[in-house]
Amino acid sequence: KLANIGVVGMAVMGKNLALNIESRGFTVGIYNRTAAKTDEVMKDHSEKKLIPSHTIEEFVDSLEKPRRILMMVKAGKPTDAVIDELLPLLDKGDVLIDGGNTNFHDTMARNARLDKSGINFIGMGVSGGELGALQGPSLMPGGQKEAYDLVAPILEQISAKAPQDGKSCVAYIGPNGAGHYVKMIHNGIEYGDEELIDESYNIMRNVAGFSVDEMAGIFKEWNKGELDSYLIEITADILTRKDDIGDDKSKPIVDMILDRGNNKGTGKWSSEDALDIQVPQSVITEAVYARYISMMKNERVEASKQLPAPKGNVELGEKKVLIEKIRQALFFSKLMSYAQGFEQLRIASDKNDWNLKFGELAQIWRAGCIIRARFLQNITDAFDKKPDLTNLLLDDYFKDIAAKYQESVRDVVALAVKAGVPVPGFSAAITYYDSYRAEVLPANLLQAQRDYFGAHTYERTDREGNFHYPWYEEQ
Ligand code: NBP
Repeated sequence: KLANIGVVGMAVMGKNLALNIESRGFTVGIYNRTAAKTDEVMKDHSEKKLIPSHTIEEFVDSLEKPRRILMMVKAGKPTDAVIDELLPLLDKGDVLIDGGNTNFHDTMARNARLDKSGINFIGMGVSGGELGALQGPSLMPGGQKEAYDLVAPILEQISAKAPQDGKSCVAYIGPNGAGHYVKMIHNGIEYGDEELIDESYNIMRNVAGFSVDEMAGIFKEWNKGELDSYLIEITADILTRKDDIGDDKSKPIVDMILDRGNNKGTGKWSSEDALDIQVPQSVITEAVYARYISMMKNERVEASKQLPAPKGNVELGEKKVLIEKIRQALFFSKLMSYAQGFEQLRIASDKNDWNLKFGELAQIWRAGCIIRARFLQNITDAFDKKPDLTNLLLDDYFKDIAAKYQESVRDVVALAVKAGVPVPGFSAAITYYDSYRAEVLPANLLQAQRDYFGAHTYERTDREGNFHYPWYEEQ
């Protein structure tokens, strides 16, 4: 019997996806460059419908036609190496899927390269980590629609199901690099969500002086309302956990973890692209910077001895009121981050002719992925009402929240700034709100400066055309 689909790469993601696919009744061919890994999978799962191969030729021969192959290898050169090995062995109409965390520029280049071969290529974002891969990830496949149709029956079965309506968290995203692009924005949004939660924690901890136990309770409570999401849920859980290996096992584990925030670069990619296509994406970008400055631990320790904190005390007010203000600031800032992320998706979609369905994207993020959250439904609803919505902030639900919560963000940002505790995400969010709703910005003066030193010309408020002012003539 031939396998229904093959998986290349038996590290944690490939192995778990292969097991997930097998558990839905499919036979799966498996292959890994280092054969020992394939053997190990077979040793642990000998009873499963897996067909192992030790050579790539054997692997290709083990698959039914048209062949469907999912690559789960390290992004970059390894992906090209696997494509190079597979290409001579594949036939027209076969479908090759790259499920790695690939930069969408690479996916577009591979699509162009494979275009003439007749082999279909799908760049697919996979979110949910190793557990998601095993139990149900959120999948973002982009490529030829006909190719998607060939793999859709499998992808629909292995993906997560939304708790609201049981719908599969997978959809055809669009042609070419659209799938990996959407995954990139998903990851950027994930950076933003994490940063905003971390800032809320920092204010509660280092401005208001709450205990870790108290904060665990607050996040747990928040998770029952509009902030209901995976990241709030795990934050509440993290704050209840005690040290497992240190000398004092009664200490919260967060207090033992070094404050150096690492990254694998996908947040940076979405910020880079925002700069490339000229979309303000300040909340996510501040989240990237926040990780970078956190990495400068030694410098910060030294600077903390030399640069003074603000003098004087801050007025915290009533505790219950403060907690609610921080909650509102967090939700408001999250909305700004998503408004920016979806604006970026819209502009990229227009630029590349991807025809992205924005409501559907929010829909497939409702389960399986790291940013899964109750409020994604509000995004879907907003685009259902108005598919050509330019910015989420102009939807009634978002407009209403922004109007109701803006004062809280201003209060919380002011409090943090006064106390000397950094809030780059919150500040970026309220600044974006104020810039976006500003009828007039000081770019008139900017244009005058540019015209003054570089004769770059300016436009006028009262007539059409480009003008240059005689700055160097006496008046
Ligand atoms: P890794 O990203 O650690 O990649 C290891 C796999 O790549 C192994 O199977 C390895 O084979 C193979 N490989 C390498 Br490295 N170079 C190769 C080459 N030149 N030719 C053939 N195979 C090569 O594995 P992972 O953490 O399972 O992730 C797989 C993909 O999924 C990555 O792109 C990752 O970014 C993405 N992803 C990961 C997560 C997550 O939560 N971890 C989530 C979503 C997506 P070997 O055994 O012979 O060295």
